[in-house]
Amino acid sequence: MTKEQIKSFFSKTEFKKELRIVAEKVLNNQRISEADALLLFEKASLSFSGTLANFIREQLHGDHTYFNRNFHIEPTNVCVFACKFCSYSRLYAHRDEGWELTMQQMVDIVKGYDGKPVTEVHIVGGVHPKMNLDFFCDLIEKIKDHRPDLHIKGFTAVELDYMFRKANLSMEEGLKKLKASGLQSLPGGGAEIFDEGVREIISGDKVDAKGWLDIHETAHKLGMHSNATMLYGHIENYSHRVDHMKRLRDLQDKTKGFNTFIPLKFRNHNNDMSNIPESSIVEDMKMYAVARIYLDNFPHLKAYWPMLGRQNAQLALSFGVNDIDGTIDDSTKIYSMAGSEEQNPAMSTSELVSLIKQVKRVPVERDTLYNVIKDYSEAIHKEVDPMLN
Ligand code: V47
Ligand code: SF4
Repeated sequence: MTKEQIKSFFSKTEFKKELRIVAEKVLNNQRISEADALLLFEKASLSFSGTLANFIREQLHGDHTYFNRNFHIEPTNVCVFACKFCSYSRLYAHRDEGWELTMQQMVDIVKGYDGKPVTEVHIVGGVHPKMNLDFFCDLIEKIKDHRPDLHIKGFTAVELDYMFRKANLSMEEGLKKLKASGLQSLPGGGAEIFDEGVREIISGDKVDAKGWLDIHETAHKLGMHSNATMLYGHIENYSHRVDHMKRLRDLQDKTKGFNTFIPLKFRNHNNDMSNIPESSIVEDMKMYAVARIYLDNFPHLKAYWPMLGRQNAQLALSFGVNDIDGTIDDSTKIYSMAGSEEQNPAMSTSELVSLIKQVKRVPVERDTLYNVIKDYSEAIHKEVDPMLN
């Protein structure tokens, strides 16, 4: 649809006037307010928000849809914290039921990718009291010694906060140390929901919202990029979601250091919140759409396919999403243990490419910082559409 066609769609009088005003702001590239975002959550149909989100997505990226070739290292699932939504961790007292990889086992995982064109390792896990800052600096150095070209994205603000406090270092000192060892960017985990009341109930004992935001701000000041997540679809309400995104948008205005926002759908298998039903797919698509519209200063919006499932990730590409993470190579257990239909998350590059092509978008392989490694648009244009024969 052209901008004019979209404008005339939104001027239909059957839409409430207050919604038409929000649409007009978006179409004129103006920022929407928190009240507008709430209105979209509460009053707009999925097609209304979806059309606006897709308009923004196509303005920013056209049909380009990014993925990367990555794998995870999950050093341990032993954790000193007890988040109620977590299906993955084992308390230190029950550590015999969990796993703890040795330094050598982790280096061997990296060596297992020798000769394979992966570009990123994502390191994330539980907060183990014995795996400290020096241990992880050592790990990063060993990975870099073996494979200097591999981008290391590692450690949620939760893991970092614990590491730095134990080492008696400020956030800046700790991050500088990790950066000097070879850490290049931070993943977005641990953000959950910033609202103090909700956070207290679902994950009261770990770093608070201010701590999470301060760590990311410090990383950005040191020249490191990061991602941001939000765990939604549990006990929070729409205002909490908007408040969460507001705190992120404000920080992004200051630092411009976030690459991607990743809404994470709460999965209810085998955790202390299993009584809470999971959100519907309509609700998930609405979440992506409102995020794309509200977070105007975030360049990318990611649907994490191991959590959402492949088909829903495809669908999300029409609701503002322009990134579906990477090949993963069956190297993460967080979501399979929480009940995702992706019990062995791994996709080859050609599977990812065809997943994106099936919904008529253009696959682009990227590195962690969204530099283009391979653009598949030419390959698509040369293809003959079988429907035309
Ligand atoms: O912080 C844990 C979430 C996060 C459940 O930055 C759950 O590229 C849903 O942040 N249901 C860790 N979510 C994973 C993460 C991540 C994943 C992929 C890419 C990136 C990135 C970051 O997983 C945790 C928590 O919010 N989580 N349990 C659950 N039951
Ligand atoms: Fe530990 Fe992270 Fe699970 Fe919370 S979500 S219990 S911090 S592993």
